[in-house]
Amino acid sequence: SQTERTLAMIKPDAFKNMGKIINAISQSGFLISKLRVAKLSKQEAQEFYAVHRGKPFYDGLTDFMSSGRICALELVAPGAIRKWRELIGPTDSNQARAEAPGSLRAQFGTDKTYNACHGSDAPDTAAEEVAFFFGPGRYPGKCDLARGTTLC
Ligand code: YYY
Ligand code: MG
Repeated sequence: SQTERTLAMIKPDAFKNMGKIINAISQSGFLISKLRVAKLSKQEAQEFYAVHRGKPFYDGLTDFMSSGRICALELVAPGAIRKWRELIGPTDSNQARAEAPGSLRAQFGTDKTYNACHGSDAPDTAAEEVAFFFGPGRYPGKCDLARGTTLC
């Protein structure tokens, strides 16, 4: 398949396992082309997950996603979008433990909200989500505007 880029995120519940997750990413043959650590505001988490606005889990999800540091990565590989979603496993970490025990959500997540990792689901959302973190002038998180760096 074609060389592709996707947006991966290590969520707040798995930030403490960032080293192990980055090791798994590297060992699976992805190139990590961009990486940044940030702490999303509630508003930024709402923007990132805007497609889920109105769903019953939206408020809890965006509370969780703004509760601590995250790591955003742009991953490059042949078929990167699908390949990364396969590595993270099903949305619900309990289902992941039953169906994909080696997956990152099985290893590092708890349930269907606290599920360790995010992955883009299609080329258009991958492009949008990469731009959310790495697009020109985009510095989500607590940003030191004078220096253009994120304080974490
Ligand atoms: O793409 P993916 O993250 O696997 O699942 P989505 O259905 O897009 O949901 C996004 C995000 O929302 C999920 O990672 C956790 C949260 N969520 C939830 O808290 N409760 C649900 N019933 C479904 C999803
Ligand atoms: Mg999704």
